[in-house]
Amino acid sequence: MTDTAPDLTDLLKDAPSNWGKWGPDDEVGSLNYLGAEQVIAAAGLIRSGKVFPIQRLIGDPKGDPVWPSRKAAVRTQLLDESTWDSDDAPAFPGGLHYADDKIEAFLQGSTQYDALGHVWYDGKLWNGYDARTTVGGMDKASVRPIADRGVVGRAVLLDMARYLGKDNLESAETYTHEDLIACAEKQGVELRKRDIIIIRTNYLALFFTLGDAFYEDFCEPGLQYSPELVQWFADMEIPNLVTDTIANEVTTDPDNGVALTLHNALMRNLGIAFTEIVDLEALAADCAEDGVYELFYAAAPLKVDRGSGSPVNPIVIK
Ligand code: UVW
Repeated sequence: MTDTAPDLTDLLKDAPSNWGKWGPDDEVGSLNYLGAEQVIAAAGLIRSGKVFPIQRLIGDPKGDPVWPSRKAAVRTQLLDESTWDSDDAPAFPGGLHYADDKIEAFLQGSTQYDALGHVWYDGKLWNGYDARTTVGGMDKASVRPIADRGVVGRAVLLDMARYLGKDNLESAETYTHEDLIACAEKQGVELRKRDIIIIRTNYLALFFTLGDAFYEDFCEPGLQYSPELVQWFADMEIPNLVTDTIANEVTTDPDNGVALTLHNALMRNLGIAFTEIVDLEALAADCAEDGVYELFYAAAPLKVDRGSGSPVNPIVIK
């Protein structure tokens, strides 16, 4: 953030808000737009039976891309066949041996849902909850209500990289809702109200080719804030924004220097769920081949009490 960056309170003072729309106790926001009607309609999109789990591998031998202040998950083997080389190994009637392991991981260190209360400004989270409710754990708008309800609906893949004729978008490259609409038109798919939007940039390919240089002047490509973009998301009643980048939007706005404006304008204010770090490569290749970009989408993050996010392996079916 630059010294001259405007305060989010000022920047978003006239921005649309869904606070109170689903009652004073709501913790899932725009996911309320996905009711039985949307689930049944989405199920009608399943035609070929092709299944795409879009989680990125945890513990990838080539590394796990994470937000700069986080670290990749560490998996530790606790029990394996070598355990029984020792005389004091656990003995089970019948001679059972087994493997056991654990991971130490940031809850937002892999493909994940952000809790709606994950970000805030001006002392207030989604739906107006006091930011002090985050102290020691999320008492309000944690990831758990999202996990308890699940997310199912019609999704549209917008392959921005292919649309722009690139292997991957570059650092700090931005695009707008008008670009999303143009991409959908080029792909021949209709964007409808209450669609889950999935955006492919293939930016994380650079994590695997650049090594440590990937984090120098870290600024991911992505959607850039404008009042018109936020209004479009509000009018379209978008429940969930899914991308293959670490944080779903351009990290720092190139015009005003504000960090993660859309986390606040879309998640905190409109209650739009954010799903980050998905792997869209197999899905996008298939869509490019068959021209089908409207998809059945189902996901539920892990149920973590008071969590500010949690891992997920969303399933897309054609
Ligand atoms: C931050 O908002 C800092 O991270 P995430 O990418 O998990 O949303």
